Amino acid sequence: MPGQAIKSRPNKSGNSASGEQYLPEHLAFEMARVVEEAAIAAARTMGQGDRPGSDHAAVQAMRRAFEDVPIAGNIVIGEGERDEAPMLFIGEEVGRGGFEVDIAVDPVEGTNLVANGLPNSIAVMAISERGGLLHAPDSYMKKLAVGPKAAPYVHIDAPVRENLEAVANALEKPLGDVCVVILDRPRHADLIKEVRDAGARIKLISDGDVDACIATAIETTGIHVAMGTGGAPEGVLAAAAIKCLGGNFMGRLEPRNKEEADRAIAMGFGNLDRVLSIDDLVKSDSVIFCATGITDGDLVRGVRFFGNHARTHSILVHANGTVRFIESVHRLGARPSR
Ligand code: VTB
Repeated sequence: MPGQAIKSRPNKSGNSASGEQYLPEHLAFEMARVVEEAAIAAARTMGQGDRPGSDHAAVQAMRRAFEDVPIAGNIVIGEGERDEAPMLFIGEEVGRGGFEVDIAVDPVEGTNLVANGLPNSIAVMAISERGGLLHAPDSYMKKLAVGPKAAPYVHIDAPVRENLEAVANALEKPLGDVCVVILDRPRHADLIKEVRDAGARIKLISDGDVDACIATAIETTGIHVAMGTGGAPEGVLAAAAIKCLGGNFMGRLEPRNKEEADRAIAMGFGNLDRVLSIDDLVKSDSVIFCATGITDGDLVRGVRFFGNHARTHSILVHANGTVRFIESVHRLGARPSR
């Protein structure tokens, strides 16, 4: 029923799952440098219509930037399996040694967006203590994301109208003011109709649901709900940010074929129909999330080049509840990765 908590809030205890303190805050800045480098490299390829080229540029820049970072990082979500990705593959060790962390990366979330110069592409990464991030299979995931106020009142299995009414109540808005982001895909025809019938507003996006999901948890974006099916690994990235921001994210794997289903089962997903809560996706409370805009977006602005410099805009979210928006100016050529 709208207005009643049907899902408990994410665990907001001060310590990590293992009882350790949060990852130190300065690591957030180290991670920011890595996504900034990826964003600058990808932004240089904007509009070239070359998706692999944009991805490759960002991957190379990110891989090089990792070499200076004081972590012993293990990629758990990356560019693919070892035999299909030369860099940032799952299981790759990155960093120059130090804090033992698991890493989820997407050097370009929204390669189509960069290739076409469209909004909302980001270079993105989450880190946690070891074992803190779900090893999501490369499959689809049904997703539901909302910000902190609506967090306790929605459920992925509730009817669409009920969830939207609950969000409207929690935000003290008329339902007609609630804005839902949905990937513009034929598979979402029924969902789009249900949202329209409920009377909420819709923002259809061509790509980039990580940005959209996180935007639900940042009040100034004007985005209140993200719904629909996108990539499962990207679901973990979005969940990491939303957990730190106090919102809610729920998912359910939706394998596209038997091969994907078998692979998910082989990875230990016994019951594929299981609802994945934000704490299933991000087990640890010791998480850092950061993203840099490649093209302008709802969360952050894209890279701007001027003279011999690039200006980047990033969001850094630390599990201790600090959110930073950082604008940086980088002299091009000052680092080997540029
Ligand atoms: C894309 C992309 C999303 O999921 O839509 C992809 O834009 C999967 O959907 O940001 P399609 O196969 O229909 O393109 C994401 O990568 C992430 O969830």
